[in-house]
Parts: sequence; structure tokens; C-alpha cells
Amino acid sequence: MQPSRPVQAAAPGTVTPTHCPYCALQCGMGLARAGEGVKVVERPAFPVNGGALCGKGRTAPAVLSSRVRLTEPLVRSHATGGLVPATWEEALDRVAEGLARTRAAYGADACGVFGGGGLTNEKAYALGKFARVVLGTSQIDYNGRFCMSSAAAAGQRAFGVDRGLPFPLADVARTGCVILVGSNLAETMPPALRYLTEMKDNGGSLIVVDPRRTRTAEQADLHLAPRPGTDLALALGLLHLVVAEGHVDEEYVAARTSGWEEARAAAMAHWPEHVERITGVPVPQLRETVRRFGAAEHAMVLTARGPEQQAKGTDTVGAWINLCLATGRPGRPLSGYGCLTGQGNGQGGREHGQKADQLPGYRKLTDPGARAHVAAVWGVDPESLPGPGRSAYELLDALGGDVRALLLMGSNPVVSAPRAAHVEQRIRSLDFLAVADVVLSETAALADVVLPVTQWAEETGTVTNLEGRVLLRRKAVDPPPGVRSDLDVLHGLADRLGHGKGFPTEPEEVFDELRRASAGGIADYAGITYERLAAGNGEGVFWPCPEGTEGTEGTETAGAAGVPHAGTPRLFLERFATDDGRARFVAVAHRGAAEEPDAEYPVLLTTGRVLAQYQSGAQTRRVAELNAAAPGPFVELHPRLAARVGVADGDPVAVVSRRGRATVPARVTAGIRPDTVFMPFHWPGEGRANVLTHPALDPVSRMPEFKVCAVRLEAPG
Ligand SMILES: Nc1nc2c(c(=O)[nH]1)N[C@H]1C(S)=C(S)[C@@H](COP(=O)(O)OP(=O)(O)OC[C@H]3O[C@@H](n4cnc5c(=O)[nH]c(N)nc54)[C@H](O)[C@@H]3O)O[C@H]1N2
Ligand SMILES: Nc1nc2c(c(=O)[nH]1)N[C@H]1C(S)=C(S)[C@@H](COP(=O)(O)OP(=O)(O)OC[C@H]3O[C@@H](n4cnc5c(=O)[nH]c(N)nc54)[C@H](O)[C@@H]3O)O[C@H]1N2
Ligand code: SF4
Ligand SMILES: [Mo]
Repeated sequence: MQPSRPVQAAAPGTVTPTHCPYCALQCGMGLARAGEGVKVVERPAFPVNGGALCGKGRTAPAVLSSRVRLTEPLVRSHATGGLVPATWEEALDRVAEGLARTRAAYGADACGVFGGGGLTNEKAYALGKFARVVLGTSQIDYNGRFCMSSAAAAGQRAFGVDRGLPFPLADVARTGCVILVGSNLAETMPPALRYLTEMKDNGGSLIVVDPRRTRTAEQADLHLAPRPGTDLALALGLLHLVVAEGHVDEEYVAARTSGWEEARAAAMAHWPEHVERITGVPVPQLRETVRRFGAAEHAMVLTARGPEQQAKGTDTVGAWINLCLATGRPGRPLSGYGCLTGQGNGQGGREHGQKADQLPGYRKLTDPGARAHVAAVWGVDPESLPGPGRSAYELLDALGGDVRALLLMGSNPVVSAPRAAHVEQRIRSLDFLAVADVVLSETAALADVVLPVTQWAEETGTVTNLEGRVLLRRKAVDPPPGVRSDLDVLHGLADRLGHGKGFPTEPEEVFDELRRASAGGIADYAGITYERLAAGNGEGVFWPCPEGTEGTEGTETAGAAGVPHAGTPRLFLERFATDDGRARFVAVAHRGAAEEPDAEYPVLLTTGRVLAQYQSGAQTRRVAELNAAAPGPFVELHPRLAARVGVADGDPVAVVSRRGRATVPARVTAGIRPDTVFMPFHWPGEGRANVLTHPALDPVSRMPEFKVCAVRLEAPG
């Protein structure tokens, strides 16, 4: 394997091409020196966003400021119980001791590790290796479990591989019909909206499925507003109509799929009138959807968190994939199924080993061949690698029980985990908590040791965006003195725990090892180097990209003899990644939510995002311009429901579930179903939405049901 040459940070005065720290679009941006800091400039040559940025990206440098971020390690004082400044030596010693003590007393599995989908590929890889090799623990998972894990599971089941979009986003502009299910793209990935607008301008139709009339739904030719948690029935009803109205592509189904008869029979049990009763979507709208989707020469279904964050998310996405397969879409030009992955490295973060059941290259921890390959790269005995551990919520729920020490990197579960008050209490009951973060998040504030780390513009690393496009995110500024990178932290801890070698601090060195560990795996990065990623417009390389010059059979862009493999923008053109090369239909049937409304809790709560805040808000709540645009939590409710509860727009209202209570201002709007309320989850305190949510898990993906639970509303006083 050829080593890659180091990539230099740009000299002062020049513009460094890099990427936004936040979502999975990974918009290209330029960073130019401005006084002491940097300012964002457009980078129009980068294809995905073509220079456009949302307000979060434009204001991202504000979080680089020493005024809002951590600049020195903190340790809990034995004397006062508060967090006090410490040296790096002292802080790392304490973490190493905390982990070693726990392991000695209770065994390796008493040490937990929790990662994040915002971490670069290098960090995610190093974190997984640290858990398995240094700690020897099976107890590692990450916040991506809360994100797109149901789509990942359904994609693997149907296609044998999980890559969010199996085609470049630009294909969306040229397709004929898009059904966008539970995505509020206009607020969550604004620069991507242009692909949908272009598609409509080209004569295509946009169908949006969302219980709310969002800014995205406003762009639609047809807006279906199902009851939260009923997408599975909706997709089955549509498949029923596809069959009834003769839109099945029999030739494709025979040539490229398996399992159709069972899936067809399951769908035929879902009569349109029955589906209307479950979902609240009128039969004429179902028919209109099928007419548009069935008639279009090219068509796509794209899902996001709406249908995925359900305790039946895997089957739900499976039902939408069935609809695509029956009409002959996946693996055809400008057509197919895709998931809009969420976090900055949501895709790469799930490929390189921070997931409980996984080794680098999207390999399975239970596969003896995979264990042998990765163990050889790591220089350890395959037998020494632990087996699969618990999923994210189950791990958080076990804290203070059999998991007694936790190292957390890149997540803020006190705000973002389901049933958050319980999770917070579990975290408080730990013997030892270490958090590496950029800011003092609500979770970091509970730690015994807080390690202040560098962030995006201060370090180089790779991320893999929602298209499976591997990108180089370059360093543009020096970090403030006193902070170290996550790779430094892992190196320092590994060294203290007896692994002086194997945890380099240079990102490129880590990436070169990752390439070897991923070689031959599903997500094969072996042919990707920093040098290639830095070339041209920095438009990146799509995985799989094996090492060498042999083309991969069946891919559009297989490398010709003598030319390195070009990467794989489009998957499945010849065959699917299953053993027999066929996509698999899965026979699924509708079922209810884990918690349905009743007399005591008669209203459905669903949760999600607003444009100007990001996730737990740890970063964006520290940016004045974003706080001005989205100052605090609220509950969105229909005028009829508001009248019944006796609240007017702006009045405080208590939202109460079996798990907790949050008090927030009412935002009255006719754009939501009268049986449903919506809360964003970006804030801690009184308005913390996640004290209400239900931790019911999908049986396959272990995704919690963030999008449905039962609540009642109370007007205070
Ligand atoms: N501004 C902003 N952008 C972000 C983020 C952020 O925090 N803020 N986070 C990033 C991340 S990690 C992610 S995962 C993505 C998420 O991106 P999206 O999935 O677009 O975001 P959400 O708001 O969680 O959910 C999308 C929509 O699902 C709808 N919905 C709720 N329940 C249901 C249901 O049962 N069925 C259907 N069909 N729809 C339902 C909601 O009304 C909401 O409009 O955004 C990324 N981009
Ligand atoms: N009710 C409800 N809850 C949800 C969701 C929902 O739709 N509804 N969505 C879920 C989804 S999709 C997601 S992805 C999760 C996200 O929720 P979280 O996992 O809490 O995500 P963030 O708020 O992005 O937390 C990232 C933390 O890492 C820090 N950080 C940023 N960069 C780095 C770095 O390079 N290194 C280190 N060490 N730290 C860094 C940030 O400052 C921040 O504190 O929330 C989930 N929770
Ligand atoms: S859309 Fe996402 S990647 Fe692009 S600027 Fe906004 S937050 Fe950053
Ligand atoms: Mo996410």
C-alpha cells in the first residue's frame, strides 16, 4: 500500500478550503485569516453545496473563540466537589487511573466508551481501537445509534450494504419524482434544497410526508400529513396500490430481487381505506402519490429521521424500500432509495468501529475473518478482541450498574438521549466519568475530568458525507494553547495504560492505518489517500475504493488498467451487495407505537429540529446570531388543541409524559395535525424535550422512538 504524502495547512493570507463542522452535507467552505481569527468565505467550486451555506455554517468560527470554549483541562476537586483547572498530565493521569481502577475491580466490561458521529474517521477509528485493544471492553457505542441506525439496518437487509445515498445528491435534480419521508431538509440541510427545486423546475414532482407543514412541505406538489408513527402503514398502502394499479416492474422484480411474493402478500392486506384510518392520509392522496411515483420514468424515495426514529424504524424503512423495489428503482439511473444521514461524519462514523457490533471497514465483530484481518493490522491476537456490546441507550441505561466508568467523546446525552432525566441520573451514578469536548456541555459539567479538545478548523481529518463521499477537512488555524486533539488524548491514555505504540497523533498516519484495516471490507478506503483527497476541487472520493488499479466489477467508474480505482459514486448498477446479487424484499406488517395516546395522555408528541440550532445545542447555543434566530424551546400545536387546553400563542404550557414534564411557550400554528404536538430537542433545563421521550427500541437497529410518545398538555395556573 502506498503511503500518502503530508498535506500542509495553508499559509497565512491564503484561503484554506475546508468543510463545515456540523451536518452530513459537509458543505465546502473557505476559511480566510481575519485578524486573530478566521472568517468564512465561499468555496463555489465544491460540488455538493456550490458555495451556499446555512447560518450555522456561516457562523461556525464563533465557537473557535476562547470566550465560549474550554481552554484547559478540568478535574473535580476532592475538597469542594467543583471542577477546577489542572495540567494535562494530571488530567490524563486521573482518567487512566479511573479506567484502570474500574477494570481491576470489576473487569474490562465495566469500562464504557461513548462516541459520536461528528468525530472524524480517524477519531472514530482510534476510539474503537482504544476500546477493544487498550481497555479490552465490549461496551462501546455512539450517538449515531440515535440517528440513522434504522435506515442502516434496513439498507443492509435489503441491499447487503448501508451507504446513506447510493448515488450523488446531484442525481436528485434529474429524477422525475421524489417522495421525501420525514425530512425537513429546508431547515436541516438548506443548501440541498436546490436539488429538489431544480427537479421541480425540470418537471418532476415532490411529495413530502410529514405530520407538519414544514418549510420543506411548503415546497411540495403533494404533502401527506400522517399521524406520527404510521409511515409503515402508509408505505404498505402505497405498495398495495402500486400492485392494484399495475405499476409493478415485473421484469426487474424477476431479474434483480428475491422475496417479492411474501412482501406482496403482506402489502395486499393493507387496503387503502384501512391505511387511511391508521394514518389519516385520505385515499385520493394515496392514489395521487402512486400515480405520480408509478408513472415517473425515474423516481426516488428519500427518508430521514421521521420514519427512522421509531421503535419499528427498520421495518418502516424496509417498507419504503419495498415500494422502490416493486417499481424497479434501486440500481437504475437517477432512481432508488436513499437515507439522508445527519451528522457531520454520520456516514464515516458508522463504518470504522465505534459501533457496538462493528470493526473498521463496516466489518462485523462476529465474523472470524473480519476479526483476523483487523487483529493483524492492530498486531493483537484475534481471540483478545471482545465481542459485540450494548447499543447506545442500553449502555447509558447500564451506567452505574455493571458499567461503572465512562469515557465520552463527541456527544451530549444529558440533552439528546431519550428519557434524559433517567440517563442523567445514570451518568451521575458512575464511579468515574471523563468527557472530551470543545465546550463545557451539560454532560461535561458532570464529569470527573474534562479534556478540552481541538475542533474542525484547528485540525485535519477526513469525514464521509451523506453520499459516501470521503472528504479532507483541513486545518486552517492553530488551536489556542492548552487544548489537545482527541487523537492526542487517546495516545496519552493508551500510553499510560501500557500501549505506548499504536495510537499515533498525526491524523494522516491514523488514516493510513484505517485504510489497511478497511481493505477488503464493505466500506473499503484502501485506495483513498490524503493526497487524492486534496487534489482538484477537493470533491472527494466515493467508497468503496479498493487499492490498486483493478476495476471493481459492476461499478460505473471502475478504474481502467493502470489508473487507480476512481471510487464508486453509484452503487448497485449491476448487482446488489448480497450473496446472490439480488435485493431482498422483506415482508412487513404495520404495528402501533410503543406508547399510544390514551385518556390520561391523549396527545402525540413528536420531536426534531429548527434551522438555527444544532443537536443538543452545545455548540450553536454559544453563537449570538443563532440564539437571536432561535432563542429557546417551544411546543408547536394546532389552534383547535390550543383552544381545548386553554392556551394562546406565547403562553407557557406544560407538556407531561409518563417520564417527565417540560414547560415551554406555546407556538400555535395550523401547520400541524390537531392530534400532535412538536418540540425541538436543542435545549436543556425546563424545556428539555427529552425528559418526555420514550426509550422503546427497534428490535433490529436498537433505535429509540424519538418521534412518537403520548403526552398531555396543561395550562399552568
Ligand atoms: N438545523 C439543524 N440541522 C441539522 C441538525 C440539527 O440539529 N439542526 N442535525 C443534523 C442531524 S444529526 C440529523 S439526524 C438531521 C435530521 O434531519 P431531519 O430528519 O430533517 O430532522 P428532524 O427535524 O429530526 O425530522 C424531520 C421531520 O420529521 C417529521 N416527523 C416527525 N414524526 C414523524 C413521523 O412519524 N413520520 C414522518 N414521516 N415524519 C415525522 C418532523 O415533523 C420533522 O419535520 O439534521 C441534520 N441537520
Ligand atoms: N428528542 C429527540 N432527541 C434526539 C433526536 C431527535 O430527533 N429528537 N435526534 C437524535 C440524533 S439524530 C442525534 S445525531 C443526537 C445528537 O445528539 P448529541 O450526541 O448530543 O450531539 P451533539 O449535540 O452534536 O453533541 C456533540 C458534542 O460533542 C462536542 N464536539 C464537537 N466536535 C467534537 C470533537 O471533534 N471532539 C470531541 N471530543 N467533541 C466534539 C460538541 O461540543 C457537543 O458537546 O441526538 C438525538 N436526540
Ligand atoms: S447545511 Fe450543514 S454542512 Fe452545510 S453549512 Fe449548514 S450545517 Fe454546515
Ligand atoms: Mo442525527
